[in-house]
This record gives sequence, structure tokens and C-alpha cells, in this order.
Amino acid sequence: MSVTQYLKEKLKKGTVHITLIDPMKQSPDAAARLALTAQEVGSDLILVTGLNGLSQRNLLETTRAIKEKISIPLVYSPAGGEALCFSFDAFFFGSLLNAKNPYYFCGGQAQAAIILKRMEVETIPVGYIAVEPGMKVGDAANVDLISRDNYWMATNYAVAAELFGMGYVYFESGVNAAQPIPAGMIRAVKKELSVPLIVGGGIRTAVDARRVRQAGADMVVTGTIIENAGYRERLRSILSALKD
Ligand code: 1GP
Repeated sequence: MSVTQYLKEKLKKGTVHITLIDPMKQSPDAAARLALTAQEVGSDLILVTGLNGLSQRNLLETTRAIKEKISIPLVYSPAGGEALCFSFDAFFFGSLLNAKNPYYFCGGQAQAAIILKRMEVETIPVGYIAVEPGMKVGDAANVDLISRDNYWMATNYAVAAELFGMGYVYFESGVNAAQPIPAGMIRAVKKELSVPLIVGGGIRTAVDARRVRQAGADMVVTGTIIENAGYRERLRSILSALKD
């Protein structure tokens, strides 16, 4: 089954949870242990991503280690063509729609496009939209960040992504942001959007997760919470807020 089909089936049953793993933050074996824990507590998909400086070797070793441990889909969201690996089940082929740096809008993806097409891998078109504070992604991509109270702009970008034909719209407040995307913004976007809405950044607790879900997120991404001690329990409580 393709990852697109898998997600479609999962979405029919409720909110999807994605665990984000950055290969630069731990050893390949540690990444594999985190991925396995995520799977054990009910996460639906592992998303590997890394901003700048991800080496080919690190990506290959991390991917191999994770792949040996898990059976849920393993997806890669490449920032560009510098590091690629074809052991993934699919690729999030994403454009950061409010990036002022064209590399993150399309330049990086253009570097990888022809290779991905020739390798006949599954690509899933995703429109990324960065909201304040944006964190590292906001800095690297020189993003025209959407202010946390500008629901109108957020909705316009989301609908633009849909009209571009992107199958998913991903609202990102940045890795380790102090707060998730505001619930009011999620609600406003959700009212107009007809494709699944992914929300990530700053979701640390079950309360955050429930709020984001109740506001209308179809898919919820967490990353940082698995980097600290006690992550299994934290992840478990987030999963129960998403899946109850
Ligand atoms: C997913 O970038 C985020 O969109 C991950 O954010 O690390 O804050 O969970 P956290």
C-alpha cells in the first residue's frame, strides 16, 4: 500500500500522529530506538528531516537503523538534494510557501526532483506554511512569517496551497517553539481547507495535542519531546489525547 493510501485510511479513523526525527540530533541507533518507541505507543508514521548540514552518511545510517526496527511508514522530507536515500517509503515533497529564500520555496526541491522521478519513489506534495516564531526554519529560509493573530493570511496561504494542487497543508511554528499554532488559526484555516491539515511545532503536552486536534488538525507532528528523558510517557499521553 502506498503511504498516501495508508494516510487516507488512517485519516478516516481519526487524527494521525507523526514523529519527527532529525538524524543530526542523535546516533543512528538512538534514532532507531526513538522510532521504535514511537511506534509502540501508537505513532502512525516516522518523518525524517534535517535542515542544513545533514550528511549523506548520517542519513543513510540513520535510515538503515530505523528501517530495521519499525513497520510503520518511514518518510523523508528533504530540504534539498544534498542528502538523499531511497530506503524511505515516501517523500514529503514540500515547498515552504512563505519562504523569501527561493531555495526553500522550490530551489532545493528542484535539485532533488529529477532523481526522485527517475527512481520512481512516492512523492507526497506538501505546502508548508511557517507561523511565528518559526524558530530555525524561519531563520534559515528567511521566511515572511505569518503573525500568530493573522488568521486571514494563514487561511489565504492554506487555500493557495490547495489550489496549487498540494495534497496536504502543513502549519509549522518551528522546532521547539514555545507554543503550538493558535487554536483559533487552526479553526479558521480548517473552515476553508478541503485537504488534510498538518500541524506541528511546540506541542509538548496532552493538553496541547488535544487543543490542536479539537481545533481541527488532521495530523499532528511532534519532534522535540522525544529528545528528553521520560519521552515514552510523554509521547504516550500525547497519543492518548489524539486517539481517544
Ligand atoms: C514539527 O517542527 C515540528 O512541525 C517539530 O516541532 O520539535 O517542537 O515538536 P517540535
